[in-house]
Amino acid sequence: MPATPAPRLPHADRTLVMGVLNVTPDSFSDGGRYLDADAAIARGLALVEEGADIVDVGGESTRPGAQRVAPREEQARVLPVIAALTAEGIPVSIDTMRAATAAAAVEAGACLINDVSGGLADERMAYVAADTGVDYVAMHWRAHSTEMDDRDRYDDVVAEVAAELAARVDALVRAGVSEDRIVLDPGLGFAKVGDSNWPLLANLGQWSAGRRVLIGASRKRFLGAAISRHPDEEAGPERREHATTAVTTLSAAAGAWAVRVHDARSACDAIAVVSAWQDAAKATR
Ligand code: PMM
Repeated sequence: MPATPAPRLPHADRTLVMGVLNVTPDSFSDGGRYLDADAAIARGLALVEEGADIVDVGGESTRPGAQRVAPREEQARVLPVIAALTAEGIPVSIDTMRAATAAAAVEAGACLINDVSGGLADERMAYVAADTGVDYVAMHWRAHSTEMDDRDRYDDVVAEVAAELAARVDALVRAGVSEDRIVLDPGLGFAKVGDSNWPLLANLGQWSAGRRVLIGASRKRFLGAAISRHPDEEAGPERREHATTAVTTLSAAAGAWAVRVHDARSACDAIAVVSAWQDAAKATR
């Protein structure tokens, strides 16, 4: 364990902001920018300066079609960054599907495991989540990046995601994870190409079963499709920022526990507006 106690997840009576920090060459929005540890650490500090409550550090891209990286490479990318940020008192989550990487990241100070596969990619993950005792994000997932777009097949996306997440929760609890440590995430863009994403946002209460919810919509393709003004034009990742802020606003108003975003400042501003609005509504009731 680190010499000083690892930072803990903050508690707040508003939606938390999780800043994205991909220490990868190939992530869809920030790939290649923070592959160098010093650049990544500086970006993590900047995210907190902009208002992020948690920095989510990942060393393997999950963009559609991405190839896996070796565990040793993944850990070499993330561990120095996690150690440096947690030494500054910053709550850090580890974005990984690998149990060994999650365990090493918690050892380095991470206080949350963010597993985009909800435990499906590595059967040892549930035991690491149980043993470390940190909070755990179980995201809805069906297949690795090379196959996931083909798995966008649903009769009723809300009911199927609800059932598949409930099965992940059962498996985690059977492995010894406390129920109150589990956060659910609908996995926007993962086995959901376009229209499958919107019903999950619009019906958050139906699949979350009263648990904490994390929403990761930031700059994703389905937002580009929604805002494009011509059928043959797709707005690129940077052009999707206002759409991301709209989703953050609506997620905060719907009571999401946290949003995972590339631009922390926009998200903080949106959440502050929602809080002010809701406080006034309470005061005048
Ligand atoms: N999306 C990405 C990566 N990790 N984690 C969670 N919990 N939820 C998400 O929607 C999610 C994630 C996609 O890649 P990016 O890091 O480039 O945004």
